Amino acid sequence: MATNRTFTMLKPDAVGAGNTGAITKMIEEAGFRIIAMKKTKLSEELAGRFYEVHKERPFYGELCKYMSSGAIVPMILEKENAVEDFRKLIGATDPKKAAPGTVRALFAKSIDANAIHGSDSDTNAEIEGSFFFSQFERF
Ligand code: FUP
Repeated sequence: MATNRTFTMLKPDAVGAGNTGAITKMIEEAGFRIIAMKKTKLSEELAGRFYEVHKERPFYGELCKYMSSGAIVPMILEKENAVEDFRKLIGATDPKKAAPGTVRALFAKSIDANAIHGSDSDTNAEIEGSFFFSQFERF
């Protein structure tokens, strides 16, 4: 399993606000190479499957509604130490707690509309990347 790849997804608030380009630029300037990328939209059911690990959490229903409310931009990224470095680049889940200069500090609106997703482990990066992309869509 590749340990130098991670998965990200620009969320409906970021895409809807026209921040796709600005955030993608930050990602590339931080040294990540884009291996796969597309613009798409999740149904509530597909969002539910993507976030299945959170299904017992109180915010699960709202999260699935929110994540299917507009376009998203999923990507597979490559860089040494990708998962950890990317989590640093995006900042804490709650934008109020995100370090200055991180993607969420700059672009997130709230803890749920928080601009961007980043995988939390190599295993999840592989699972989440495969949710959106086949091996033939990766470069
Ligand atoms: P993160 O790994 O930073 O994306 O955060 P989590 O895995 O803890 O949460 C996944 C998503 O659930 C968040 F991006 C937004 C949503 N969430 C809420 O809506 N409310 C919360 O209290 C926590 C998370």
